[in-house]
Amino acid sequence: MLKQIISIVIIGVVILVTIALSFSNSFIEENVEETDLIIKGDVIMPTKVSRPGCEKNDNCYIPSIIVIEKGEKITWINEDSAFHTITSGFYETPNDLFDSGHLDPFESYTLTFDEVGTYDYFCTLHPWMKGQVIVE
Ligand SMILES: [Cu+2]
Repeated sequence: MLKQIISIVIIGVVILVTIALSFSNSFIEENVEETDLIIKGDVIMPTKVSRPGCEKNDNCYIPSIIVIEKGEKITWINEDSAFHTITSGFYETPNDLFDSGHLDPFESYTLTFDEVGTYDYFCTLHPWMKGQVIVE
């Protein structure tokens, strides 16, 4: 009788571990899918850009300069754990062409550019973050 109880307990534990493992596997797969989505973004805001330093290598937005054709769109994705914005112009002189508002972590912002030109932008929260869109 005791042997039977022990073997039932062991089988129960094995089943629970198997279930737990299959859940953790599906969790990892979800993370991979999330990463795929991020890679599809045209411009990312990487981690730790909420502190000065990224401007030294011009990688507060990656890429910091992006060239597209007229009528194409760009998607920015905030990969950082802090809020960021995509705001047209420069910190001292914003020009009100576009403004994403505060993007939460992993939130994205998409904009279509219908006119040829050079569009500078920055982050209202972190003045050292600067980027540029060139529409040809
Ligand atoms: Cu920012």
